[in-house]
Amino acid sequence: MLVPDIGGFKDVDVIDVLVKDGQQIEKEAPLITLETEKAAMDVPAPAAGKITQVKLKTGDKVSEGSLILMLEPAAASPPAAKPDVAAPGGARNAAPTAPPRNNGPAPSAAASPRPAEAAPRAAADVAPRAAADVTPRAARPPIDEQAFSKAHASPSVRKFARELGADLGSIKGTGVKGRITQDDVKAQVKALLASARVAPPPSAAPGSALPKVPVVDFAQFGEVEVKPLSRIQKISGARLQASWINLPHVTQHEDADITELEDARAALKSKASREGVKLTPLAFIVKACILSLQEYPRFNASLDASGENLVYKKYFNIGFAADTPNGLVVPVISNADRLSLYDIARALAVLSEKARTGKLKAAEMHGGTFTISSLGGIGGTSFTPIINAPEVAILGVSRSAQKPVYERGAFVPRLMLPLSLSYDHRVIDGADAARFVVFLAKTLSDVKALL
Ligand code: CAO
Repeated sequence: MLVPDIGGFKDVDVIDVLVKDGQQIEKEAPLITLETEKAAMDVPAPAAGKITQVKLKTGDKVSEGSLILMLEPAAASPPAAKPDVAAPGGARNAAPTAPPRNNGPAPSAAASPRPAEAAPRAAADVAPRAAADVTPRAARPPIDEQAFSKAHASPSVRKFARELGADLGSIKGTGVKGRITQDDVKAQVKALLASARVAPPPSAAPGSALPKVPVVDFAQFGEVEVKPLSRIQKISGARLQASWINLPHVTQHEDADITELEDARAALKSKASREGVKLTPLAFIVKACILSLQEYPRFNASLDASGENLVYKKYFNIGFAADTPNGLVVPVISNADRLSLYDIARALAVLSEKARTGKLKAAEMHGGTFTISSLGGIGGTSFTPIINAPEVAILGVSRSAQKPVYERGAFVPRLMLPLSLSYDHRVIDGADAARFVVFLAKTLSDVKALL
């Protein structure tokens, strides 16, 4: 028995073999399920009989004329009606049509006198309906074919599931001994349709294949209050999501010993405040980052629009995340490499104040080449900051803490600053990220280089 005309498709996937050796089959019983890029289709038996050998398995690829199985025709069948049984020469005449999956029962040979047309129609019929009624296949998690073939369901339910694109392997059967029923399949499809109605998030690219987050009516569980996101939150939310989705993020962690840095800062603090400067650890961190970026210029670069070239920037504009009542903003200290430690501290104070009071100008948020997100004033031991794309790296800073460090045969208390460097793995290799963060930690522990 051979694969019939399947509408010109070649190397089509066999996604299910519905029969086995020794099995008695009736005429029109589904033998195998094929899936083209347009539709799934069963190949029904053109005659009744006993299968002597199945010649295909799930995962094989077939075209018209491929051998499906060897069949011993049922005694009652007139021999002339079985030229397709292991008889390639006669296969074409008696070859079954591939019926449209959603056109009900397979048509008889008489009802489908032009098999060559039947298969393409199956594809054309199914595709638009799937697009109109159900989430497109690409937007749903792929069907686990192995689980599908192992699912406890009758051939008719399998066929029904194929017609609707339901994932049989993920359905819990409610029938006898856990058998999956037609109602179980319907229930899954209904759930899929409900989730397909969920609007895509505002930042989702058109045609995005991202699975959707379920929509929940929270009010059914208790009292709720709905408040709109701030304008800044909406803008930064979309940018953060775009970066998270488009850039392969990896975060490298390291602790910097800032014991001496803190001693120096304490010594400078009163002098600084006399000059109207609040000297926080962040000013030193900005300075150390510039030295590290100069040593490893790739971290100060960006991919160009083609994604095939790196644009190395010869200027060092350091952005820093600022927490404001209206949400996260990133002011930029332009040409920070030309500023002294005090000037950096001053710029940090001025820009953070403007950020908090909503007075930042657009020009004060543009042109960043590297960003620092410092949560050290609040707490925490480490986190994974999201890269401020199209930059390629961001430094997360957590709260410094006294930790026992093993030095020359004894544990000594040292003030350690946790650093978390997220980087775009398309541009930066893990080894380079480790080198960068180790260099940065060394620079922070050698305070003389920063003054
Ligand atoms: N470890 C220990 N203490 C730290 C520290 C650290 N890593 N960093 C700052 N501190 C201390 C400061 O020294 C200061 O202490 P004193 O007042 O005793 O001197 C205190 O914490 C508060 O510092 P600060 O936050 O006012 O100043 P800053 O320069 O460290 O930070 C700014 C400025 C704007 C970065 C910060 O105010 C801010 O907004 N941080 C939040 C950033 C953020 O939201 N990031 C997440 C973005 S992603 O959602």
